[in-house]
Amino acid sequence: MASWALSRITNLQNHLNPTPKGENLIKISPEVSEALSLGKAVVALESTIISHGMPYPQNLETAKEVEEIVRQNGAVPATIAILDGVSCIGLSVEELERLAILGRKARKTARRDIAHVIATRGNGATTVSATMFFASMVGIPIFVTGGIGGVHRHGESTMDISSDLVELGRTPVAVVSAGVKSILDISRTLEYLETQGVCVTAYQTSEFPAFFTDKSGFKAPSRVDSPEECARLIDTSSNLKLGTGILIGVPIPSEHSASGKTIESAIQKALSEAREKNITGSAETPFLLARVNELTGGASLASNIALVKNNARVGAQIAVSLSQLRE
Ligand code: PSU
Ligand code: MN
Repeated sequence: MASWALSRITNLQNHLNPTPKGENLIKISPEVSEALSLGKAVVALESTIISHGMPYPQNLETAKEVEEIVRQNGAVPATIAILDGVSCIGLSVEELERLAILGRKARKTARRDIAHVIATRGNGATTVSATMFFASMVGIPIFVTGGIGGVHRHGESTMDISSDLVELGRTPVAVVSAGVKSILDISRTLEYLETQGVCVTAYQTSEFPAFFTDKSGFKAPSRVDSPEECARLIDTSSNLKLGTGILIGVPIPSEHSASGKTIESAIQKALSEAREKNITGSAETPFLLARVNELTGGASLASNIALVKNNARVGAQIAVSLSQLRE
């Protein structure tokens, strides 16, 4: 058996062992568990996008559709969340529904929050950083989301830099996203990722994408043009034991990037409102997303849904390529 497969299974068993008191900290769904043990393609999915990123019921519909797209493209979806203090890798439809209805009542759980949510038997929706942590723990090499966190505007003085960026520097998981929103400082985000040693690459384009628009004005440090190329990149990074993550920026499909300009002016307005209302820290991103959606009459939500689905398709294709490469 290949060494990566062996270490994956050992990893899995170590973490599935209960604590000395017999408590289970982690639960892997039967579908995900079987796929992992057979070396089949699995795609991790985050849950903050469900609880804090979109309103009900669009959040539930999108979560289900994204899982379906992953399946249609030949991979097994593993949505990750903490429910009643248990980290769940792969959610049932009932669990997805529970999380979608909980919405903001679920705790937005970044790496720093994981232990507290579990210790208090809470419900946590995992951000990119926490989802990467769990994906890596159980041996899922690919994770799909909409957008990642970054260096916030004025981050050079507030030091509000998403833990997603630090996680990318310390956890070997490839994250497929539509890049970084212009609610953030894209230039400093790319600088910070460089400092963290993260391989940033753009998919079928030379420019790093900016979530609602396909262009950010910043060139991506590298480019990949097919799922096979992405799979080779991930496999090489893993064989080298670099230990760092990879950020794959997939541009929003062109039919949706047109509304980018309208959305950009809404972002400017939402940003100044956040400053007036003194909304900062982990509350800032959810506030801005909801406000931009109101200001654009739902156009930003439609774009958000379209890009997440597109990322799910690309991510699943990469996962399938990677599992074929490792056969
Ligand atoms: N960007 C989005 N939608 C989201 C998020 C980011 O377009 O839902 C979520 C992700 O879970 C991401 C988190 O990991 O926000 C980053 O939050 P913060 O900026 O507080 O680190
Ligand atoms: Mn922050």
